[in-house]
Amino acid sequence: MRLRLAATLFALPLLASACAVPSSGPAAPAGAPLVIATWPFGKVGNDVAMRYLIEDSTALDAVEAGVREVESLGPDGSVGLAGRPNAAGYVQLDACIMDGPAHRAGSVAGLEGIVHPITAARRVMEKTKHVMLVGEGARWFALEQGLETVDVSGHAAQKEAWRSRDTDGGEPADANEGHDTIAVLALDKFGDLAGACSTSGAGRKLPGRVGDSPILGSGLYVDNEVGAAGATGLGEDIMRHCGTYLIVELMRQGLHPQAACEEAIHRIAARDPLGYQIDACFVALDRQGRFGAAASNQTFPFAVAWPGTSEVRKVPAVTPRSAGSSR
Ligand code: SD4
Repeated sequence: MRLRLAATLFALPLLASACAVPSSGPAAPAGAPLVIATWPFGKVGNDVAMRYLIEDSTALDAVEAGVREVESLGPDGSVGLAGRPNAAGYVQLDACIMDGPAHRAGSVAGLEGIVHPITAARRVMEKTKHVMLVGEGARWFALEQGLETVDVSGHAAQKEAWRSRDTDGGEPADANEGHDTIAVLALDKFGDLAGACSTSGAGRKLPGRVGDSPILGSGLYVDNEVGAAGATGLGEDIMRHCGTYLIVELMRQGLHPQAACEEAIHRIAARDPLGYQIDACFVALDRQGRFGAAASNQTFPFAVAWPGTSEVRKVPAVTPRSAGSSR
């Protein structure tokens, strides 16, 4: 009995450290500012965000700057105006930002022709009494705020062509033609957290469709006392489960961010008709500077950085728990 207890006690730290480093590579030094982002292109955003963090900027400024950088990139993913068009052929953008210290948030959805939707989301948070603006109203607000825009006069003809299309016997467009959202989470040297995400959403989505990314607790959630989580994947699979809120609550219960991300996938898969075929990927960070990532149906590359280190790592798809597993 004593031997078995001793073996268990020795195993615990091993389990903890296996959890502490998602995929291969070292953990961040304690107390360092840290930034984590979805997908390999998240590294570009992380590098900008880390420059801000090293210069004593807040996590909020860092995540906005990191996401703006990715919004400016070419058509690599589904971010910014170079992202994926909807079924009618024009781009509608969703973005969300959340600031840990005051538990503030702002978001925009279905935004057209604004170069940096993440800044529109931040302005909603800072300049209005609201949390979320959508569609035409979000665009008006962004323009009033003087945010950079492009000509969207061509959208009118695309909208009309879509409205008057022949739908006889036709299925609505399949809102699943590729997607790669940026979500960036940061911990600054003051110990505060923030997160930001931005996307053009699922390629060929129906005009007006909103995904998880601008929905607090689905695409992004931050609790300054606990941690932050961000999502990418198919919004329809994530928003029915409030994925990022779930991860933050699991961290509040004491789970390491890696374990929390994996547990969220297991919980979602357990009750979703799609099981582990759901398309959900998560990154998470806690206020101790520990991080994690997990995905349901694919090897998931993500980017992580702290002073002196910036890399892309991968986690294998979470698979069903084996019988008898305790978690
Ligand atoms: C959406 N979740 O609109 C977004 C797309 C995405 O990786 O994350 N792509 O469904």
